Amino acid sequence: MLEMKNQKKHLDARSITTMALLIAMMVTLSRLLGIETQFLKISFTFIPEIIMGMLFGSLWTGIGSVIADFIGMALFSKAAFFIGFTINAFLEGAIYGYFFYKKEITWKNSIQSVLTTTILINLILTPLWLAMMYHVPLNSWLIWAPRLIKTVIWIPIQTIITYFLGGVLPYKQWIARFNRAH
Ligand code: FOL
Repeated sequence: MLEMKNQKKHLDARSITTMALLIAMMVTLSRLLGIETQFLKISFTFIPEIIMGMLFGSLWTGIGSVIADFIGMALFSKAAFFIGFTINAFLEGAIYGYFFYKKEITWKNSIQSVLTTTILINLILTPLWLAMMYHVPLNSWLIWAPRLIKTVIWIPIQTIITYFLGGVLPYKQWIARFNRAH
């Protein structure tokens, strides 16, 4: 990831405060306002992840998402801890950082980010984790039936929300502020 080099090496007080608020939003959206069944999760956690990605880049957003996973599991766990979902959290954060760090949100990068997370996280890694966690075969309908239905419905919803997030966030100001500060 090329832009990794330009990321902040350390965080100042304002950055830490912003990260903490976004992590709290991730925990709330994923554990309190999300829908979780044994084999499927539906939530709007991608919204604070995109904001963190725009502001802090892929490494910090990966780390922030992992911290949110740890806090969420420590406070509100409904199941045993499984490291695969921590890996998901890191990659998801890193993907949003990769597509949105210091960038405008366009239809193109909205669609790219949704397709990348959907294919890598929801259709490749999560089925592997669920098969391992529940000792079911990888081709089980328990894994695939709800997942394929969700995917078809969720891709347009997530793409539209991502794009319109670009319309409400003052990211041009954020980019200008970056250019002044660094
Ligand atoms: N272990 C850890 N570390 N974090 C968790 O959130 C977690 N959650 C469970 C068990 N161990 C955990 C509870 N069970 C899905 C379904 C059930 C589930 C956890 C995850 C699931 O299908 N998740 C998403 C993708 C994962 C993501 O967005 O990170 C999905 O594709 O629906």
